[in-house]
Amino acid sequence: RGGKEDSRGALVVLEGLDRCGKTTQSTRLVKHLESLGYSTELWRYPDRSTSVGQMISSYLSNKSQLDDHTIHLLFSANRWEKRSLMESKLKSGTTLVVDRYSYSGVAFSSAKGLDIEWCKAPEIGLLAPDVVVYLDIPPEKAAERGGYGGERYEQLEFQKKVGQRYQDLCSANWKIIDACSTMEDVEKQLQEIALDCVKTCQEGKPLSCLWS
Ligand code: NYM
Repeated sequence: RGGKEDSRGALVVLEGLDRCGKTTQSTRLVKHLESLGYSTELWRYPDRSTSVGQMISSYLSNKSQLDDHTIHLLFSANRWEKRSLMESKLKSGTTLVVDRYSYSGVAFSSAKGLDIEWCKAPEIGLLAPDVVVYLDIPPEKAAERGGYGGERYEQLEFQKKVGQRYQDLCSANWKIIDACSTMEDVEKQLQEIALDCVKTCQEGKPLSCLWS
């Protein structure tokens, strides 16, 4: 689908607690946008395929221990190593649906007690999402959903803190969906939000950087 000269793809980010349904919903959203003829890719962070991503993966599965600041910076580096590719994809007209982004980075690390401004700093200059969709679920409900997979952070008390940090980060370009609705309901709401955003970007909305 062509558009104006400065037409581009949209950067759509999904955020939420562990087990809120992000992965299922982002996969479905990509299929939907593709079916409408929009070039779309599903991205996720951490991207475990890179060497930085493998260090993160090993940390998350408790196979290695890292200082809280160190792992925070690795998560950020994992976004930086994909930044230029992200920009070129968007400029070439591909929409990116991204399962977790800088907000996960800040929410999870600051929930451990790290200073929130310190956590935000390494994210400055990454591309700002056009919309952040927050799949809102009470931590207790998320914990009930087939249980946690046993990775680091997948504990009720910690997830409660993460939820509070997400609330502090929530700003004007966030859309909140009740993740306790049916899967179809969430899917529909997400489609509407994303489609609206894709159209705005097609019309030439300029790209901007965090934290805007
Ligand atoms: N996580 C994810 C962070 O702590 N910082 C980050 O920057 C990102 C992107 O990694 N519990 C945490 C959140 C999750 C975990 O994510 C792995 P997933 O979506 O389960 O692969």
